[in-house]
Amino acid sequence: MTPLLPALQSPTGPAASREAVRFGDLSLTYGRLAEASTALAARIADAGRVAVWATPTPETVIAVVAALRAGVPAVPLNPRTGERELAHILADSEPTAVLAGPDDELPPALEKPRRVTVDARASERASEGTDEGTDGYAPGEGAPEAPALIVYTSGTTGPPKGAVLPRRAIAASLDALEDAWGWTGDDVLVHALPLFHVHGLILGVLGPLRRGGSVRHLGKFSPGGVARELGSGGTMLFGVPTMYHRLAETLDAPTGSGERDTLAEALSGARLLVSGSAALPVHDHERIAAATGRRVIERYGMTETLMNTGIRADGAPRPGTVGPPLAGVELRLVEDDGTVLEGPEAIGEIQVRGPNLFTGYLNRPDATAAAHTADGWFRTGDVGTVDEDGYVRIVGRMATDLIKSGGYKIGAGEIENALLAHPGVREAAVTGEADPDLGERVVAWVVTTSPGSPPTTEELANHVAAQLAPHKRPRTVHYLDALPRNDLGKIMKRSLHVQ
Ligand code: MCA
Ligand code: AMP
Repeated sequence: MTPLLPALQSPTGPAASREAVRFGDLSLTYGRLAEASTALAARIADAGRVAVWATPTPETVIAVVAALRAGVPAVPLNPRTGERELAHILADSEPTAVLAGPDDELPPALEKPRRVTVDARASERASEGTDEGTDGYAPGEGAPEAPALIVYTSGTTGPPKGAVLPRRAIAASLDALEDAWGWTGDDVLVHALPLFHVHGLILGVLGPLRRGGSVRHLGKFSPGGVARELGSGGTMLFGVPTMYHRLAETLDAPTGSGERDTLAEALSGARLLVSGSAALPVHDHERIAAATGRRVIERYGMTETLMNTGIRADGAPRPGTVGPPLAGVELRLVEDDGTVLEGPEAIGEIQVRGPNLFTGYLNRPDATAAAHTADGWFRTGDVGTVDEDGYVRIVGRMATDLIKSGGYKIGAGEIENALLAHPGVREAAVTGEADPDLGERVVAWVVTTSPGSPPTTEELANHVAAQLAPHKRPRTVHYLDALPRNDLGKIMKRSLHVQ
């Protein structure tokens, strides 16, 4: 198998001076990224597994690239992960080292693994001749099936599971996107996605690096930042629907207002605007098309499967659909009883098979087996249809206990457990409610232990943010005298709505 990141093997000449990544005023060329990642790979080559404190910085890129080049599996961590979730991820993945930037303050839970400091500015100095040297170390990537990344993802119940992604899946998925989008080394990708999930890290960083192209990360999403980078050389934009919704809101300002016009012009000039991680409402598609003359295209993926389908750059953009299966991906619709469905009228669970799939959940053979059929198809849990020309439309989700908020997948069960650990909460149920900005918003329904002075919404939100992660915090809390239950005592979530 060719290396995952061929452009970083030993870049020389013009290839070495081409920009690989840029975060604000700090940019790394292929030459510098190759050097810095080789030096770091030498330091971690004997680590069994490493955690990466995945801030949106060049340090994260160096760390992940070094781990990939050394053949050491990396676990990207959300730097905002709360205590309970972080403890679970560390106990489950057992990293021997944590790679972090020089100024990162790590929580006490990360005191045990060896800290390896990654300094992008030091690598700048290294390229000027002060490198400590790598003593002839030449990184050797692992085998195609060897774990490359372990990405934690939520399920309906219990704590997040680590999806083990082999090198083969990353290469296959990125190459299928190259085919669908004509993605080349000339492309300059712009995005502001977090670097601890598949979208931002694999598509948004490893995608450009595999092609020998470049990525400019905004650090934090803003319509102004998107306009600036697309207006000065960016060719592609990746984002979640919440980001495109915020762009559409900016574009709704009257023509002639500076920010609106600059953004409209920048978006019009881009080669490709891509949305994923959740459904982009047709209303937002239309607002962007009306203001820019450009169609956003959607692709459909999952942490476990990487990318499954996508509208092709040379295909018909069709709002509300996620395009046909990508090269190498088999996709079918299946009835509850396992019957495979055919034809444009069929609605069923989307199941996929192909080289893009993960190898399983870390330490969870039970969950891995449950997620697959006997003949190796992965059950996505998404419900869809397939048009006559092969375009897939996602119409829903089998589990009501999975919430997609801002493009993040959140399990109702993990939030309920965190809420129940609060002394003011006797019973809790969590649901997702439609939200124009976030797609869905987390809503908690609580029976309190102290009706006279119940914990406030803010207190419960802070509690969940501190235990799990800020994006999992409930945005609304309803206080009830009792939760609606059926005869078996099971909470009837469908009865939970505001009177
Ligand atoms: C607010 N904040 C808090 C609290 N309240 N922090 C701690 N405790 C609290 N109680 C902070 C937040 O941390 C954040 O800080 C700020 O307040 C606002 O947070 P929030 O409202 O949650 O979010 P937002 O800033 O409005 O973010 C919207 C977003 C974000 C930028 C769209 O949701 C996002 O980045 N989504 C991307 C998700 C993603 O990449 N999913 C891919 C997985 P501060 O302002 O400092 O930041 S899916 C995937 O990978 C598959 C394969 C696929 O198909 O793509
Ligand atoms: P995650 O587990 O966070 O990787 O999220 C994967 C899920 O995101 C999928 O199972 C889908 O439900 C959803 N998803 C991803 N892309 C799209 C899309 N373009 N349209 C609708 N849903 C999507």
